[in-house]
Amino acid sequence: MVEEVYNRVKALYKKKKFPVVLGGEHTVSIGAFKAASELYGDLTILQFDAHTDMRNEYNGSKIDHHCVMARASEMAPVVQVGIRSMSAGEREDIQPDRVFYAMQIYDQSTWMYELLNKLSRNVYITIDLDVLNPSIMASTGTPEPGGMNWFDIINILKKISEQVNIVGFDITELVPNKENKAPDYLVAKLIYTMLTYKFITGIK
Ligand SMILES: [Mn+2]
Repeated sequence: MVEEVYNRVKALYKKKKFPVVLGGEHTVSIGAFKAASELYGDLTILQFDAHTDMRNEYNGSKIDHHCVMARASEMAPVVQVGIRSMSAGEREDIQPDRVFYAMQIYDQSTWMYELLNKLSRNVYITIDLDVLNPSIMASTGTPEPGGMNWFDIINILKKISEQVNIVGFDITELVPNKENKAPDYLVAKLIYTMLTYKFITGIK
């Protein structure tokens, strides 16, 4: 699956297209990281997620949603936003000055400028929907209390698009619920808002 995503994203880059990868499991991002990091030397992989996903392996596998950002960090520098849960072991693997905890970004905005200063010229964005507050995003496998609200994430994504070259993004971990359509619409709107920032209002 990782190879397949890698080949598809690479083919899109070859045609000068902009890749948007949708999950499903966060593991779908790994092939896209590989294609983006091969093409763009000066790349940062920017993660929005409740969890660090920094375990080197899980249940004997290195290809797992617990390990997504461990794989990313082998390919490019990583910045992590919205984190509010990790295993004790992962504390050793994170880079504290490149993690913006949910608690630290709650109800203030100065963190945004610190984040922008940590990004390189090219940025690939990976969004695990559990970065959002479960009050607006309940349709995900591992909801965590707290987290970003709609305008929190929209505001920072807009600022990023005005300062760096976004080279692709993915949105993962949607688990649709027939009884509550709002999260599905949120994701659709997040995708087209990000495309608007990329192609209409952001830097060219
Ligand atoms: Mn994740």
